[in-house]
Amino acid sequence: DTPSSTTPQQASTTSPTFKPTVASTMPTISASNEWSPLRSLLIGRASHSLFPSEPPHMTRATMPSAHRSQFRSLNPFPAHIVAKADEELDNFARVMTERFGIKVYRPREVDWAKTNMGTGGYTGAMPRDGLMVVGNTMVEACMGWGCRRDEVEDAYGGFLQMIMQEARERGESVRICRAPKIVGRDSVYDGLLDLPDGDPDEHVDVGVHGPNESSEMGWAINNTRPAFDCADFMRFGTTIIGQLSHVTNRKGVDYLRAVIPEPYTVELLNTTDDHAMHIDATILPLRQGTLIYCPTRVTEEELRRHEVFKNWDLRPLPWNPEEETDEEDDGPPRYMCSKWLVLNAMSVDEKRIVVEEKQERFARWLEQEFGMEVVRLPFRHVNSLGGSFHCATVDLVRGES
Ligand code: DAV
Repeated sequence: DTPSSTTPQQASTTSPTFKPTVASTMPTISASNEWSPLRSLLIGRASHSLFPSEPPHMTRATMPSAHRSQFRSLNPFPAHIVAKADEELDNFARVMTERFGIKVYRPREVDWAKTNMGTGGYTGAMPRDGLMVVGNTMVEACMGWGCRRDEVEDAYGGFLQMIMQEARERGESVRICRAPKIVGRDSVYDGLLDLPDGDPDEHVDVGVHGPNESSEMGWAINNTRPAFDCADFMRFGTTIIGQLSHVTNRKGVDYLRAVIPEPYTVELLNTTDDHAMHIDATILPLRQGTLIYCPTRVTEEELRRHEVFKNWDLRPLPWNPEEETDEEDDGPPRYMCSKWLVLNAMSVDEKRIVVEEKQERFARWLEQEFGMEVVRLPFRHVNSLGGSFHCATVDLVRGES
């Protein structure tokens, strides 16, 4: 439960009594975009991850058809995948700390089979879904999925107390906005549970939720209470760009709008992803003024509708990763994701970005087209559990020292 907060590079080049100044001058949490120099980071943990168990209509709406039968209560991911995922996460944490001097926190180990009153949880490997820093406020998601109801408390509760304590000791004004707790029956699937099975490969229009801004399709949750995953939102200065999805509803967006500090605002991007769940494989800002996007999920015109992207260089990925069959497919199954996960990279700063090491085509494109320095790290087993570098982290502090 303790942070691995040392900065060995600095410590080794100075006297033994030297205490890295980074810890004392750096705020506990402070971030208002996705690309300023990263200084403090939470990185998830894979141990004991289970396939998330949600009603069939949700699994159909959000998960690739090939693996849907795996999504059963208390069904663990294959042990060798989880073990390798933990090695990849540990290695990623080591590189962030040792090569980049970033302060890294890790969540505590949770036995997910024992959570949720014995019905099981999902994972501690995807903290991005549950937590988001907006300025000096940490917001906890009001998660839609029942199996994730206690995830933030179980995995990150101790971490949240610790950063609050750190902030208090330094006299910083920091806020942690915990999600309202539902005790008893959740209404978020009311009216949706009796949907017919349908063709597993076809998108199932599940919606009593009704047409959204982007399409006529319905969502796998209703709008009876706030629901959102933080991974449906990204910071672009004081404008937060988000989307409605199968886990984020309008009340969730309204809730987020209500709890973020001034002058932050939330704008919704009209994305056209039938399986929408999390925006971080749809858009990827590289730096102030440059954004890569998935052209089958969002248009340039729609992006330009948002003032914040007015003078930005907006670049569609010039190939469709779903149409590629390449050597990377030798890896473990992507049980929960599409191949657009290639965009789920994480910026160290405006020049450096962490990309999965098998994504060589993407890495070279970033180097050649944008002059990025690409840090290639293994993460395919984490990918197998449902996300990549962006999903597996929460950036706590970004900005110049
Ligand atoms: O495109 O399959 C990936 C993001 C998961 N957190 C996708 C969504």
